[in-house]
Amino acid sequence: MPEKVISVGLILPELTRSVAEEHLDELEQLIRTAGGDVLAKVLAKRQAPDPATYVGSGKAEEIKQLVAYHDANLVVFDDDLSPAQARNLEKIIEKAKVIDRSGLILDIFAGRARSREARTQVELAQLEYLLPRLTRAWTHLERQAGGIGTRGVGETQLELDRRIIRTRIAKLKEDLKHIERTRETQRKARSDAFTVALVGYTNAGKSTLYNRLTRGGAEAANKLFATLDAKSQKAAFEMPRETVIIDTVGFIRKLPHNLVASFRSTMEEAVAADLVLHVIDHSHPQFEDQRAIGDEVLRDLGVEADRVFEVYNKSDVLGDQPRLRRRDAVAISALTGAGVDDLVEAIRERELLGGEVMHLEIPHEESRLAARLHELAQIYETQQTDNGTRFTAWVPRDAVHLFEAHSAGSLLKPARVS
Ligand SMILES: Nc1nc2c(ncn2[C@@H]2O[C@H](COP(=O)(O)OP(=O)(O)O)[C@@H](O)[C@H]2O)c(=O)[nH]1
Ligand SMILES: [Mg+2]
Repeated sequence: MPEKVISVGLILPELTRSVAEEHLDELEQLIRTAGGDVLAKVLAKRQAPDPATYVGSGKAEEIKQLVAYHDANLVVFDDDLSPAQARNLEKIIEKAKVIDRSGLILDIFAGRARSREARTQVELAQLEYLLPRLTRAWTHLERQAGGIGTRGVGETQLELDRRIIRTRIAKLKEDLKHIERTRETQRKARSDAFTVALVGYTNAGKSTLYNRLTRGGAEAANKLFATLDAKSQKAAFEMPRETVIIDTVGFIRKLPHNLVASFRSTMEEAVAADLVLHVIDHSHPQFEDQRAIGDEVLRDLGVEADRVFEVYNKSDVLGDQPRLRRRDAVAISALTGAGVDDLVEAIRERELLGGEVMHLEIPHEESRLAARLHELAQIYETQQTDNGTRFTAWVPRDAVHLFEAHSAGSLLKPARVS
């Protein structure tokens, strides 16, 4: 049975009501993803969050009434609450649990983590989120229990818990390092492939596009964070070079920073890609905001703008094909496939950009050079001749000079004698 939830947000001076409402809609999607059912939404207009209760004590009383009316068991706040705010709100609201946005997102991640890496990353983020709150929560309990003697007991218990958590955090960090090393080795093993990473706001359509560009297998769903593991697979299209497509976990507004930190390694793999496709849900009323959040994350991760290509997805919803002003962008529908050919063409162009397609004839006695070619180039075709081997190959720009002497020009002409 889904939990019965009331969601709460603020309209601060810098937000219009409609934007605040869209933020609450997003929160509702997160709540649904976590298995909750939103029965009522509360928006409070304020100059600033109330330090004691976030919404103000009047609103908090109102929420209490709503909880009773709907028989709700959970109240979710769209911003992070300080441990004191959470505690005060719990006291006022009484009958329902109180959690904040970070707590909710961590909960979703915990429920969706599958691989060892994702589970390790999420547990690490959860413990780091818990640690500072643990302190205050205990202080709170101590005060409640009161009386002589409880303090010492509390302190001891608190120290013990903290120590256990810190030890666990250290262990998880160690595990992650190990997992990252393995990942690094795997990455090196396929380093001559051209890698294309799909990044973007959650629900933008990354996994749907991934399935279209590869043989599929990624879960695409109208849920936030359906994907937690960076999946990768060879492109199912004929490409100039061996091409690997990487699907990634999405971004979201106000992602808990512990989570960002622990998912950094997953993102870094994507960020090391030769080409980063920034997938944007063009049909979303807030797509510009979402794109800006994506840009910010990419900048933080150190991705240069010239490696990023914008993909405006869900063009089918928009009806008339929107005109894109940017040159380094395409409009597609990952759902219907419209525009995907243009995207593939754009990827092809990028792949070819860093080198040249060469026709070569390498004599038998130059077997070392032929071996170099196999190492450095992407070979499309080989053909044995009396003198040696003819190749059609894509050669990275900085290696072209090694083979130029053996350029066969047109395949019909004999190799140039140099
Ligand atoms: N109308 C429409 N829906 C799409 C398109 N691409 C993805 N979706 C839907 O958007 C939702 C999220 O897609 P998903 O690929 O899981 O997004 P991700 O979170 O970025 O991986 C799913 O319900 C998809 O069916 C598209 O081009 N048009
Ligand atoms: Mg996905």
